[in-house]
Amino acid sequence: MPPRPRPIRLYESSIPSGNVYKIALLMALLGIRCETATLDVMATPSETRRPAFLSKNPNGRIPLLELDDGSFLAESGAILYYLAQGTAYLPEEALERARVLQWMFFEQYSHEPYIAVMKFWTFWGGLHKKTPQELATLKDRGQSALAVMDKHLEGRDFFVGDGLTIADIALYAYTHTAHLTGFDLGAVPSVRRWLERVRGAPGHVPIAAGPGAPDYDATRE
Ligand SMILES: N[C@@H](CCC(=O)N[C@@H](CS)C(=O)NCC(=O)O)C(=O)O
Repeated sequence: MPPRPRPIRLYESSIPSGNVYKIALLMALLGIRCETATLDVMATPSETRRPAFLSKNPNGRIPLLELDDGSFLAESGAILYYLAQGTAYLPEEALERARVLQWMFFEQYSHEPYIAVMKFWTFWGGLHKKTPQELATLKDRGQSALAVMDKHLEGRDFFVGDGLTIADIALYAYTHTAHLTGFDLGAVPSVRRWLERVRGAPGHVPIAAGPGAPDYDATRE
């Protein structure tokens, strides 16, 4: 009998991570099941920075996908791209596909470093060590990213084309909780309408609650 392929495994964290949530949301929408391995990122040192995990991802970060052939794929955007191929969440047409990547690169360079980092500092420590100037810079740059998204979404339902793609999933992950850490979603009405659209997608799942997690449901923007 041929060996059964191993199920794919998602390495995730002990506190709810927006970067992991991107993958969990796409998997839920696609009906993909996987094993999970949870790493304690609040331990000292974080389990992501110990040799056992560094041998799987030398960059020491989750999410990490272990494929059925035993190889590993890191970076939330690359994992989304891999899983979405051949599905409605990644357009076939070359320019549309590139536009999906455009917004995913925007998320990684102009959005996540501010909005996700502010979330981590606020809920899981470090905020008190930051200077007012550092906090103001994060706020300004994160709010600017939201403004760029808002402008693009004026008169559009989704970031690319007519339907939900992995660009929307990548940007939704940290945008939908941005108001919890002082970003003003009231100033970006098109973003708010888009958040409702993504939230209403059939198969949508909320970000997982976890130890010490804020009550996301009670604090809708
Ligand atoms: N660019 C990476 C960022 C991944 C990332 O920052 N992961 C955080 C959790 S959200 C992490 O692994 N933190 C633990 C550590 O840095 O040791 C991605 O999009 O996957």
